[in-house]
Amino acid sequence: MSSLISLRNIFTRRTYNVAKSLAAQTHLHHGLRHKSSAASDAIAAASIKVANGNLNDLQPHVRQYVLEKAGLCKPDQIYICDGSEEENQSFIKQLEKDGLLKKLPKYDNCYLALTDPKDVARVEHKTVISTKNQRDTIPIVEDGIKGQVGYWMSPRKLQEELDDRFPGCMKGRTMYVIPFSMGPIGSPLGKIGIELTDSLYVVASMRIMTRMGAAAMKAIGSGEFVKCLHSIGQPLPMEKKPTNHWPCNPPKTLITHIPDKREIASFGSGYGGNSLLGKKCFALRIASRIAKDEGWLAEHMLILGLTNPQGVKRYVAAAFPSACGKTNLAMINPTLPGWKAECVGDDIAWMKFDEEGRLRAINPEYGFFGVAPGTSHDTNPNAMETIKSNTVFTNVAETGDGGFFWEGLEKEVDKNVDITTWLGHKNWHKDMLSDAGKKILSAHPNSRFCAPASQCPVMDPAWEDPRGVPIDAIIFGGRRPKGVPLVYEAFNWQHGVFIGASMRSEATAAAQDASGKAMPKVVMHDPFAMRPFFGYNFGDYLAHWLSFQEKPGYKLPKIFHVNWFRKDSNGSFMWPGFGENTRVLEWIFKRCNEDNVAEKSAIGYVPTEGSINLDGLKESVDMHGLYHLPKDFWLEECQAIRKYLKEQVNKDLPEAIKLELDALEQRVRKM
Ligand code: O2Y
Ligand code: MN
Repeated sequence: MSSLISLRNIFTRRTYNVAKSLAAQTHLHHGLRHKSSAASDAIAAASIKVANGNLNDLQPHVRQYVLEKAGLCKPDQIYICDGSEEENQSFIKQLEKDGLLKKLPKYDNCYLALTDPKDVARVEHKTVISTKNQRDTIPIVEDGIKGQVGYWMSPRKLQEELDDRFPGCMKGRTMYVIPFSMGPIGSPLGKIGIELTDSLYVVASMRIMTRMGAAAMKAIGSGEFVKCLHSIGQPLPMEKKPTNHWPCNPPKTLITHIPDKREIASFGSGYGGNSLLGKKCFALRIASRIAKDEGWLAEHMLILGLTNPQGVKRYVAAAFPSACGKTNLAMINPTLPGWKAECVGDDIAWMKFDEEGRLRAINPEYGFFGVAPGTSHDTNPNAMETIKSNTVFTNVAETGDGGFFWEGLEKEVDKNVDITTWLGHKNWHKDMLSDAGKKILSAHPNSRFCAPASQCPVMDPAWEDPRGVPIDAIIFGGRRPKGVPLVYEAFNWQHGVFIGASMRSEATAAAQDASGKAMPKVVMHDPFAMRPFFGYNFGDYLAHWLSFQEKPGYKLPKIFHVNWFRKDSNGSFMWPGFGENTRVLEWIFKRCNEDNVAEKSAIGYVPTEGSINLDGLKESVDMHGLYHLPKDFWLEECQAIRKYLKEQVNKDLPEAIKLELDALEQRVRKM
């Protein structure tokens, strides 16, 4: 290997020259392929500079993947990340120099990133899964129906789209090689991935969100890893200066998954779920498919440990659609005396039945990528503590004293402090309107904090236990202003799977219209809170969940549904929520102990009179109102669920789910 030293570069550069051995290796199987042969890509990559690390030290199948993609994307150099603090600091310095990160001096090692306003969220309609047969990805719907549970792309079309994007897409840039572990390294429930990216922001964020670096690389050995390729899609030189120093390519953004090959390729966006490929792409879409193949579950769920005043501990996993306060619940501060809640994870759970038949869960992530607006010392003091240091904020507002700001922090900043919005409006105040008369927000509604989980003051002592934590209850929830009680319990596993399939939640299509008026809210279906994240046909997913009830010796957790968001006739919330939700968790806990605190209703078991502990509640609560089950509402609910399942799952709907719906409707009719 020859060595080149460049004064322009802070790193030692090497040139990798293994053309012969590569040509010999490239007959091995490939996933995403470019028009030219893998061998020629690899040979083209063979003279590439290596800024850090040594390609010779990589396992042959890892080296082959890196070189094949380098040959395709044609970066100026490759940098193999070791994950060290020293390396991270050099990346942060570089990001500051490039104008991509700005230090927030009010805190320790915190930074602000502002994106191109065209690149601010996951883009569902540009996120596809490619399998040979369409039906392996999505149920086939009738003519005139728009499928809502995933987007399929044929392998041929996918190849065309990739060929249109990836060749030469990293010219002039560095391709970073990020080895990362989802789950504690060495955990039997964990998996390894390698993300190749030309975004240093992604590298810095992946270091927070995953266990990234040399140990993850070593853990691959000769084993499998999930292949993750990411490019911002702006080779150098760029035709136009990037907005906010945030290069991206929104018109060409495409996030693709090939579950058969355990492969992801994402192009054009540098933001969140589109670019931190360990999160939604790997840990949910690809992992849900791996989970189906291997007999476990990859779910969009928080994991929470609860200890009662007697010291008995139980863990629950809970799925909520967005805007239901999932991160707040994951970090809840119980208001009930003597109760303790501890956080294992706030977004994703990988769960597998162990040899004793207990369902055990890990949080595959290492950090939180939480929504900033609405987070405050009132709503989530533990999150506020977590983000005081070593955190990257994206698209939040900045205060004149070098701090962060967003909607919800009004009480927490000095009234006289200057606020600059994420879009650069100076001297912001809450009634500020744009020229078009539109309300100007300080932070983007999807602005985020990216913070290490280890900094959360209520992390569970077992959050990194490689065996996972035992799950006693699974909770589904939604934002339901009408008709749905505070809590109910499924009659059995099959009924619980039906409840997951029927999940609905109130959501806004957009935060406001052009005139600044709030948009009307609609109740949307979001089965298992997985609608955007299914890695395979939703009907098959239901069958997979149902299959666990057939497994001898499996101790199935109880399944519940909660709703903190019921409103009275004046439009006021009927339940105080936040820390008071522990009262509902206490009831769930008692049910896990088989306590006799439930009675049968048409929709499931509901709490018996007085069994939800209301001691010490500051305001009175209308429990009868919270439990009222209006017959008309539930008949309409059955109709809506029937229509949705018929249209969206069609022939792939398991008979057991249809039977559960029929049974619910019959029970409701008898109410
Ligand atoms: O918009 C994004 O890219 C972030 S999406 C996200 C991030 C953290 C946790 N959950 C989600 C989600 O969409 O469920
Ligand atoms: Mn999520």
